[in-house]
Amino acid sequence: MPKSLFAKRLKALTRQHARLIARKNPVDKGWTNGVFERFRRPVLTRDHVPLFWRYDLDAKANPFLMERLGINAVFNPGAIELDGTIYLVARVEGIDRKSFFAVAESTKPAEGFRFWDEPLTMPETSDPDTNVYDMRLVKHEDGWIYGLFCTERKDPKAPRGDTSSAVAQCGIARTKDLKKWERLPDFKSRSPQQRNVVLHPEFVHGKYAFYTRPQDDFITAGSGGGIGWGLSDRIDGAEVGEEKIIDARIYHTIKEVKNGQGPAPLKTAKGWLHIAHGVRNTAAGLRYVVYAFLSDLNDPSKVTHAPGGYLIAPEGEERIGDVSNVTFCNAAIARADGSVYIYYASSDTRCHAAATSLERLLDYVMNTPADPLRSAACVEQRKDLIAKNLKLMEKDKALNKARG
Ligand code: M1P
Repeated sequence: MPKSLFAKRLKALTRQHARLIARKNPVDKGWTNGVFERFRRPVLTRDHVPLFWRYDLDAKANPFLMERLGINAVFNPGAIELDGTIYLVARVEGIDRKSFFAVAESTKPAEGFRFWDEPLTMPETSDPDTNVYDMRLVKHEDGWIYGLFCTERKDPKAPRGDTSSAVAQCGIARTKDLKKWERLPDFKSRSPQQRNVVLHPEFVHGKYAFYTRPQDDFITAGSGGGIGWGLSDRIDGAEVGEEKIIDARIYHTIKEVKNGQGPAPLKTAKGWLHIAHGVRNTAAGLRYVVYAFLSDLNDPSKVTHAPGGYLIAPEGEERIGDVSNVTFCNAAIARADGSVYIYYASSDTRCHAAATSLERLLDYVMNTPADPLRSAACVEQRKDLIAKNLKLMEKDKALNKARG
């Protein structure tokens, strides 16, 4: 390839990348349910990854300017706000299927995210991770920022020829600046596998408190009953005994097959606000949605309000990706002005933001009716709402127009 073509291609790629980072991301006016706003575009995608992570920019060594280390997807970010800047620690997946963590930052919650010059260097334990993903970032009252994530390794007990069986456990690392990380021993529990383990931001009875997700094997929760809860005396060698199930999986609901705590819960005057994901099975495969609930301020393991159904489900292009029909959330930021940004990923492919406020989320969790669990009871629930509204509409002509 002539040198001039290399230069031309590099210029075009650079311009395209710069345009992507600089593009605006207005609220999607076509979406309104009163609970949250969606944005027109994803906030972070594989195309946001710097060119110099993917291409060899040496014209002699790479005359066709080919991607040498392609990126497959950028999804399931953890998030934290430090001094007014929002940092997303994304799960970046190379085309070789290995995930790693990388920080992208912006001062605007839904646009302008730019990756740092290098991905994170996450130290390993004596048992190297094959794959790491889905970091939950939490500023703990002990003064550290913790990152809890899934560490996946080949199952050492897998029979010969079985190249798929894996063991998922929770890795723990801590940092003060998101740059230098100290890896601590992996989290221990009685469950053979763990995913979606999250550290509560405060001590509970003087101990570190964990949301867990006990599971029998790599994919299925099996006898693991839902989102669990356990306390540990220490974080450097964290270990919980019995895991109390605080948010159970339930037949014929959005969390029938699996569920898992999302980010660390947000502290509010009315209780701890939780965002989680629920999974059900369909003829087209698993469907992942995001839901919310509230737990007691003094006892975070006691759920006080659980609205029925989902908060966020895949819409439009969100439905399609490497693992379609998935919305997954492990990040939410409550800002000083009361606004809340929920970062979620769609179909294991790209990252989005949803905007709301603590006030709206509290109204949502406290006043949205619970799932009555049976069709007939759901009809009664809806008829109650209709009867109330018809009465109001009779009185108010303006409201009556809503009838269409
Ligand atoms: O593919 C959907 C999600 O599957 C897993 O979540 P869970 O453990 O609840 O099934 C994770 O691998 C997650 O990263 C992924 O988005």
